[in-house]
Amino acid sequence: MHTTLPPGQRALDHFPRFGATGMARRFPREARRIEIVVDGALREPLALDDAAWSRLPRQQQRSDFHCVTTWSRQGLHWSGVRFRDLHALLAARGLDASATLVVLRAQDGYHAALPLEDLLADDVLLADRLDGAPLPVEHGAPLRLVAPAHYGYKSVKHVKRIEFRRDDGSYRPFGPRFMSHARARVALEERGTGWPGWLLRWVYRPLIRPTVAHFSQAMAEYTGPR
Ligand SMILES: Nc1nc2c(c(=O)[nH]1)N[C@H]1C(S)=C(S)[C@@H](COP(=O)(O)O)O[C@H]1N2
Ligand SMILES: [Mo]
Repeated sequence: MHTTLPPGQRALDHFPRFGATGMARRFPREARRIEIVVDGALREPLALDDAAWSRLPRQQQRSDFHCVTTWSRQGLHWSGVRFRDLHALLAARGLDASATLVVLRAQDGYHAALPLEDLLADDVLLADRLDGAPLPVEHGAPLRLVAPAHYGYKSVKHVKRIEFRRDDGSYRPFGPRFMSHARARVALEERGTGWPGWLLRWVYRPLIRPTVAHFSQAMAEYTGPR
């Protein structure tokens, strides 16, 4: 399958476990059961477990995954629930329309935010399956975001909490400021803040190999739940 890659990206022939600095040896406490809380601009928080999850409409898609460090993996087959379909359920439960920012928090302490509008796109999924099998720990079990139009750092793995909030400037992104962008659109090369995307390519590229090695070594030593 051939798809053209966005600016500055290069295809890998495998899908590595990857992540933010410091996350390699952090793993989800619960990798099998879905236990997420949706809160913020709701009359009351909504707890989603496996039973509630299984009642939501399912969707599958094939999409490419683009890490900000310039590696891409093409043609991944995901399945799960469209963020948009979860949102429809929340709207029916009185979600406040002033909450235009969504923060996704993970079991390993990682977090990322996107404007709600970006999450309502057709191809944004909360995925629980990858390439025909349950999502493995490597790639975000039990549930991860998949937002193909945005750099991988928005696609939070091991999601535990989805928080709807007003975009009032109080959210502090994970990690150094130059490394994050409010939208991080791949097509526009919004890799970070303050530096042009094409320049950050050269900063990031040398980090790919050692990071992949570090994350895969940590996974090889992992003995926890799968
Ligand atoms: N919970 C969590 N989610 C995360 C990260 C992380 O460190 N922890 N790293 C992000 C980054 S930078 C990338 S590129 C992708 C990597 O996903 P993969 O491990 O499935 O390749 O996960 C994203 N989501
Ligand atoms: Mo990334």
